[in-house]
Amino acid sequence: MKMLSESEAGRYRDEGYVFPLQAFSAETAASYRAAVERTCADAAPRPATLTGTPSYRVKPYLLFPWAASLVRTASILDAVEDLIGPDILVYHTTLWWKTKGSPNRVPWHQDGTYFGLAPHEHVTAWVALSTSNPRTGCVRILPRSHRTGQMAHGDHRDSTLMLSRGQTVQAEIDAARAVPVVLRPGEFSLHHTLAVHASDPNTGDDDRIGIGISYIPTRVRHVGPTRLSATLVRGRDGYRHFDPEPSPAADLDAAAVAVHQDSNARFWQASRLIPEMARAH
Ligand SMILES: O=C(O)CCC(=O)C(=O)O
Repeated sequence: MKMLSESEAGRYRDEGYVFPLQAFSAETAASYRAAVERTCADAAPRPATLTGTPSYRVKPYLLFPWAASLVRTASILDAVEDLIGPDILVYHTTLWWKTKGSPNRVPWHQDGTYFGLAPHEHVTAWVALSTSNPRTGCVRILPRSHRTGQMAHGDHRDSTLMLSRGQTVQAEIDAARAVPVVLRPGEFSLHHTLAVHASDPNTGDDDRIGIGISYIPTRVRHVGPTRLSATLVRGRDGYRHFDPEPSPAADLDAAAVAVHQDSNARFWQASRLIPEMARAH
């Protein structure tokens, strides 16, 4: 094991999540936060839309060198490697920026629902760049929910929902059982692609800023007909299930913007075919 203790890895396997883990120092978190505020303040507050308009807050590692570096943080990759092995791709990434006082929230969902990946080995690292606690609207996870398998979700239109289609688990959720994922700036959590989670509005006195990075082992494939792209961040890719993505040379340079546009367009195209993908599992 490179980063996780046996008991931390066991917690992930048994409960579907583990935290807190240290990604980098509070000072480094502050400099990433400054980069987020410099580059993403004007982006639409919702992560993306099915209209295909790419937001800087979705896959920012294709647009900004700071984000390309964040998704390659060695300590995060070490922990992910302990769970899924040494050959690691970034499949997706979302900047979750909840301004103080904002009513925005995330409904109960499983990340895997609209990703169309098989097998279900995708891990989300949620990296805190500011304080994340119940007041600021931290992520809340239902322990052991990853053992239930893929659950049915329905789409909901509500402008306060931060998911692109407001996808929500249809079954009744016992929210009292949920565990708040409390993180300090520079800490991160890992959760399983089938772990049911949500987050409430930010009633605190600071913005809550985190980055959710979706890592997969190179053996995982996308089950839909769309050829998708992903970024190899560790090891080698002997499977080539995804087209490789180049890293940005500078903030929003023309080549990077084109790569980002292309990657997002493919992702949203794939996401439209999700019901078929869900059946393919
Ligand atoms: O940041 C949030 O409030 C939600 C994050 C989330 O749903 C995720 O990282 O999968």
